[in-house]
Amino acid sequence: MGTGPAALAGRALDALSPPPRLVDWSLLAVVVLEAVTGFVSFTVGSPSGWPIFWLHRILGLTFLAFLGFKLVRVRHRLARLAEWRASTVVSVLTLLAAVGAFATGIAWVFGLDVRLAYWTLLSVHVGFGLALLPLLAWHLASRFRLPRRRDFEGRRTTLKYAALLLGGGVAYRSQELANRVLDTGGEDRRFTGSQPREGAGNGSFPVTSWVADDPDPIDRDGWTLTVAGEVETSPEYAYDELAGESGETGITGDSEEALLDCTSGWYTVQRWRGVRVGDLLETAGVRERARFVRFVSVTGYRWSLPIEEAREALLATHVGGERLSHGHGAPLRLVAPGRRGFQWVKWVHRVEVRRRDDPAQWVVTLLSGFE
Ligand SMILES: Nc1nc2c(c(=O)[nH]1)N[C@H]1C(S)=C(S)[C@@H](COP(=O)(O)O)O[C@H]1N2
Ligand SMILES: [Mo]
Repeated sequence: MGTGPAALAGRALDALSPPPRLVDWSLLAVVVLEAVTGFVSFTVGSPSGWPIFWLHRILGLTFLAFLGFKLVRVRHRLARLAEWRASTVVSVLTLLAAVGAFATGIAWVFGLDVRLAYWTLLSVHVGFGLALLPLLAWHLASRFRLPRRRDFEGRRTTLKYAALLLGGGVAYRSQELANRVLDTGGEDRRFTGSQPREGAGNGSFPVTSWVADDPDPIDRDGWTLTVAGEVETSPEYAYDELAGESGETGITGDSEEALLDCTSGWYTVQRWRGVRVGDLLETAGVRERARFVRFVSVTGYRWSLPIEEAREALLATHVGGERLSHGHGAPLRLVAPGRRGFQWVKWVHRVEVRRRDDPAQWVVTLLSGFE
């Protein structure tokens, strides 16, 4: 047995390590939980949802420990290049995706701000995570072993797991402290992890759309907004009637400062001007049974809000004192405070009052724009 630092670290890891099979199952459980918490976190826009982000970060840190245990165990197998098989290649690709997801996650919390076109490091993190899922499934297919009862027995194993979670929590807290002391910029992130984009108006924050959701610029004069569904009358508005430029519809303009937080990792606070959705609904006359309001883009992209929340939302024609640019959703885009950016539908042309929620919106927002 060696006595060098590497050998010592290896022995320390060995001593801490749960039984091998349990390590493997823990890795699987952590990856699945990270996928689930990562996905759910994207739907959270209000600060009361902070626990989901914490869970994601702390589990992510315990992942490193499990990966360490595993690598110590299989290092000899990986080192014998001549004996690599197809399944070894899958294992190594799985390892690379895992390390990629971990490294980009860590870099992100330290405030590193590398951008590839409009891709932030957070988007790259999501990319690694999405690649990891099928790779891990493939890796498992060749090495699947059911855990045995005795793998779970013993107080020591429970203690090891508790210590790992605690270690993850402490590591995450220390990172926050390090950010503050070293002034990395990482402490400017919101509870969602998003970094600030400063300034006012169209030019001060990125244009973010799904790959294929890219309509031609909309001619304001030909465009109308229709209010339809569970309403007494179905009014149609021209742009000037909403932008407060004719003033004959009973719809008065309104404005509000609201924070847009995109899941690709940035946020911006802007003053938005337009019309209050509640004013539109009142003018149309909402039927008793109405429960949701769906906002539909000319591209088919859409999102629904419960009717009480929808009344408070704004349909904006202007941002930071400027008319909305095409990229930011001209002539009209939804401003839904407390909701994540992907729910702020751009290029809105229909407001539909409905009795039901719209589960299909989850698929539609991913696919809209593809013919
Ligand atoms: N119709 C439509 N609306 C959309 C999108 C889209 O792809 N199509 N992208 C959403 C996403 S993911 C975000 S973060 C915001 C971004 O708004 P911005 O481009 O004005 O920054 O718009 C949302 N509204
Ligand atoms: Mo977004």
